[in-house]
Amino acid sequence: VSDVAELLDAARRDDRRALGRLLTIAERDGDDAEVLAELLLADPNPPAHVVGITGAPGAGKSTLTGRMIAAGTAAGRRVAVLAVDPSSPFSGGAILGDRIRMDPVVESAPDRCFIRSLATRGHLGGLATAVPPMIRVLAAAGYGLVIVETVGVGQAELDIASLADTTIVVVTPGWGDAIQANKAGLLEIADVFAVNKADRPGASDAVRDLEHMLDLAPASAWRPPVCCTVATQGDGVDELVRAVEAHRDHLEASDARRARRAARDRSEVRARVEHELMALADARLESALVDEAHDDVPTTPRAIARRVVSTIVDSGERWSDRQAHQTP
Ligand SMILES: Nc1nc2c(ncn2[C@@H]2O[C@H](COP(=O)(O)OP(=O)(O)O)[C@@H](O)[C@H]2O)c(=O)[nH]1
Ligand SMILES: [Mg+2]
Repeated sequence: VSDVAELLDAARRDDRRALGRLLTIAERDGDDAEVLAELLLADPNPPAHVVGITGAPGAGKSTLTGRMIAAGTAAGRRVAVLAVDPSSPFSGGAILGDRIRMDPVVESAPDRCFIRSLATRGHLGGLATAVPPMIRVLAAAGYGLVIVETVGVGQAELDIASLADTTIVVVTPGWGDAIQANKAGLLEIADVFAVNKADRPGASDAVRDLEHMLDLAPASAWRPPVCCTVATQGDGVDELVRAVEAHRDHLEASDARRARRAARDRSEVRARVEHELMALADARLESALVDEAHDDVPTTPRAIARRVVSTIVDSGERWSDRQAHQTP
């Protein structure tokens, strides 16, 4: 079964191998991915509730994710995880680590959860174009809750957080951790805070710091709740799950969900525009630089860049001329 439609039918019938292959197709973003995207346009399933979980390496995101899978599957839900890890999938270590911590959960509800790791690098159009189609595949396969785990250290990770309906920011007790989270821009993206490793000293200080920062933030319809958790023991996980569900209900009751999804669709298309334009630009960059080197008068970088863009526009090249895939 190499046919995309057959794979999709199989994934809908709960064939995990087929689902894995569809995720690979979506992630690679080749011609098959466009066939898949067209098929998914008619998918009858509602969009998945996407929960982003982010925070510094070692904060306990994977352990908390495992707990949330356990809570979700125990309540009869189907839960999928996309774990975005900055290390290469071939280095093994981090992914192995995630697998180890999640494995008991998978074994406890093997047919109701699905976990997939992906690298932050090596995607043609970046994560911003790779992750949303993967989420749609999971929704089509009946996973109504998709947790996206990212390391909150860079712009790529913040962008991924913007894909989520609900973003959990995980901080740990310790000097200035809440303040660091604030500096890293995590405060603005948080819908729910988890102060994890609350078995360690300083948890109540971290809660107080966060509440204080939230007091100073501009008032809005949703104030992010601050939950204390001990992921390794499962303490506070029920409260965290309730906070996430309360946020989902808040989004549904207000117009915020529609607005978020519109912003999300926009940034997905925008990332694709960027990718398509860069592919065209890269093809012309070398010759533009060679031309410049032959000029007697030196040219500024901006002038060269504009020359490259002009050649793209002037060439009148249409994407349909280049498109390998034609709709059947
Ligand atoms: N003491 C303590 N350790 C924890 C807690 N949660 C996670 N850990 C440990 O912290 C380490 C990193 O956890 P992990 O879930 O991989 O963090 P991630 O990098 O954010 O995904 C592991 O050794 C966990 O067992 C907690 O609540 N308390
Ligand atoms: Mg992790």
